[in-house]
Amino acid sequence: GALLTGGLLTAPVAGGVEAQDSRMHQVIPAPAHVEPDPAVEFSLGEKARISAEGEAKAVGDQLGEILRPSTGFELPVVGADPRPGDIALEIERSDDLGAEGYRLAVTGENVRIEAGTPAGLFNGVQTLRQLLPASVESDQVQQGPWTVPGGEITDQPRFGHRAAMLDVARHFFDVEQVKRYIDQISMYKVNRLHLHLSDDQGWRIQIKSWPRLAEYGGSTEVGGGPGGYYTQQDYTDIVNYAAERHILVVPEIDLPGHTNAALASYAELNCDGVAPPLYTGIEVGFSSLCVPKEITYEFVDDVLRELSAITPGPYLHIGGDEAHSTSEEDYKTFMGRVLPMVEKYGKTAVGWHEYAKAEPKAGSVLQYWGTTDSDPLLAPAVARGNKVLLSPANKSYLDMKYDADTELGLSWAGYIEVATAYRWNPGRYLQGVPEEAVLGVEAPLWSETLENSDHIEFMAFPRLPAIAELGWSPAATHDWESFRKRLAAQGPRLTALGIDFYRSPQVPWS
Ligand code: TNX
Repeated sequence: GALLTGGLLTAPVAGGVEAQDSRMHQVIPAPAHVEPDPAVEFSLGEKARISAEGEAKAVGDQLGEILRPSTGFELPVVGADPRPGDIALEIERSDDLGAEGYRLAVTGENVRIEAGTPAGLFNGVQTLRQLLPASVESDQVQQGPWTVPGGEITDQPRFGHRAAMLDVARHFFDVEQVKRYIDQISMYKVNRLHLHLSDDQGWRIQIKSWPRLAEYGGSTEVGGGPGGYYTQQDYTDIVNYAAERHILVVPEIDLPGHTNAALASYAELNCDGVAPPLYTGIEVGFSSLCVPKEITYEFVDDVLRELSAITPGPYLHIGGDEAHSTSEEDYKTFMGRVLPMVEKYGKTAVGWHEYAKAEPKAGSVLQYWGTTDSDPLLAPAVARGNKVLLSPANKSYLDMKYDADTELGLSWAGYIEVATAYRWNPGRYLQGVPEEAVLGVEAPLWSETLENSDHIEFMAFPRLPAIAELGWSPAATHDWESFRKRLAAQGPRLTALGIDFYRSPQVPWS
């Protein structure tokens, strides 16, 4: 159709431009298959019920909590046997929708979501939210009608690992702030939350065998504010809250660099036995654990043991980035001793991609954070069986400024406008890394310049939905023109949720 004139482009063509623009297509991430039935529409009425039993019940309760404040309807969650007018959630084991897929069918009578797992139903519910009017996200009663476009969506993710990272070390974010971000990322089917729990400026997780790490090492942050830390109970609270939203927490303790907060807390961890002062600036690469000292490994073992015990997910992220104050030989010696500890505690290692130098075993995950499409460490690592998690800094770093006028954020990896965040294909981005070796994508949010939820949200929205779509949607659906329009439709939703997003000039916000 690109060769036709403008007037002809708007003509209705079966399966063409217009079909792709249907109301049922206004979803991020783009579903794998959408079959609109424009003749049909469902309308949620005040007598409606949510039918969900057994394993579907918890998702039904969550759907009710989303819909009740704005509709003002009672929406009781009842057992099976939906009546006309009801929303039905069903676990359907026989269907091949995978661990996270779902089918959503909308007729004039009912909305039905079926999936093989509660995670799949949860994903279907996120799609349903976006098919309802934006005002459904309000916490005050709104005027309907609460219509849902007719048709059928069958959907499952391209990649199993779709992550967001929050740096709680440079600035501390409390449990409520983390939960707020979890709610937001879960709307876009993100299923991993990577928490950057330690860095030069702060140690944010209680370690009972080394209490000064959190109590002293967590007592400040960039700029000299009061900092803070999570007790193990707080951390468990976050892990459980995330799990209810089908998000797995991936905790990171950054080693052997980025450790000033630990070195400041325990003098004996330093090669010279002298504790440095706490640090509140934003330089990187100046700290290192003492590789020749035995106590270093007792320390790391204790930390990884305690953290593993409170982490139900399979991953432990051990950092490994920017170890500019550790010699290459020491780095390999250090990782050579730490990697078996991760294994001993039953976890799969994740590290920033330069830890490939230490040749972690097959199945271990390299998180790529470079700014080009190649790195000589990658192909040999893939050949050894490592998996790659893509978070290229010049595409997916949510802490990079949008443009020269953005007040928050950094710019070392360049400016990242929405189109830049969206226009790349994780399955064929890195040289020497075929799609089979790609575990998924991540959008990291470093917090040197971010102090509160407003700051988080301004940087994450709308780029987080862009990265989420690259992780979920089939490559065949990638299309900037379609994405920017669908993103525009998210504007009123984000506003109804109290999210003060960046109004990119690239997006036709209404
Ligand atoms: C690089 S990316 C870092 C972080 C900084 C970030 C700021 C990476 C693995 N390390 O220490 O916070 O840049 O954008």
